[in-house]
Amino acid sequence: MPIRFLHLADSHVGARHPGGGAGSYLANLRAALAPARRGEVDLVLHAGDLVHRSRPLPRRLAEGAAALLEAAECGADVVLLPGNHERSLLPATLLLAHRRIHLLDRPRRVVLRLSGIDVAVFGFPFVRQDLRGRFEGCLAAAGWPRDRAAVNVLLLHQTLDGARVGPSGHTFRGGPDVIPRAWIPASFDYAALGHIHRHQILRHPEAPDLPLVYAGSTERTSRAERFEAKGFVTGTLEPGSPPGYLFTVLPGAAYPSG
Ligand SMILES: [Mn+2]
Repeated sequence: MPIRFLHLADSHVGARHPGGGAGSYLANLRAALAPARRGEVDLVLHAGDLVHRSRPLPRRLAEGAAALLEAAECGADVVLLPGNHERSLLPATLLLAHRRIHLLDRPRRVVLRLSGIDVAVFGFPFVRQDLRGRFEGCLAAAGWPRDRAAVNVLLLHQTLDGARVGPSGHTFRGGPDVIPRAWIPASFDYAALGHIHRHQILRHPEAPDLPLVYAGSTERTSRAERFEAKGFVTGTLEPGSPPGYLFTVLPGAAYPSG
């Protein structure tokens, strides 16, 4: 049996909807995690910006953490990392202290045995400055490539070149904070990405079977996202075959809301 994973990102619990009203940030986070609550998922990958503010209201942090805790209670291992909205560290909360919740609060990797397969999730918290200069060192500090497992996932909250945003499709190219796709080691099996709020799948120039996937935010956070479908990704991972993955659109994330 392959590993069944669920990849989501940028849930921004506690944000205000750009169209007015409270939006459905928590509702969509919970909707995205419904397959995990049903026991259909072995591994949840949250690619950053769980909550909107770096110092969230305790209630917002508790709501976001509780949604992940429920997934863990239902049997999924949950790996998450802090995004830029969390100033690269998530405030400590007891709700994240669960044996199946794993926070990449520094460059590290989490190794899990799921469905009889050893999987390693490598990642590091959002790097604000000079990502190009630090990328290789962060990967090495996380244990890459020494600590590879049978299946390897890269979890990041960063911008890759070729990523597109906004209604006009602005495309990121160069810049000190944009990683060239070719720099992602080709022997990863799946890159679970956050930070870019538009869902998209980028191709690796040398590794056609390595999808570089932005799950996209689970609710619109700015006017620039008003035409974008929001949702989450589910898929399968197993040694020796390319991952399967499917984007599911979440209902109830209309623009404007409220
Ligand atoms: Mn975000």
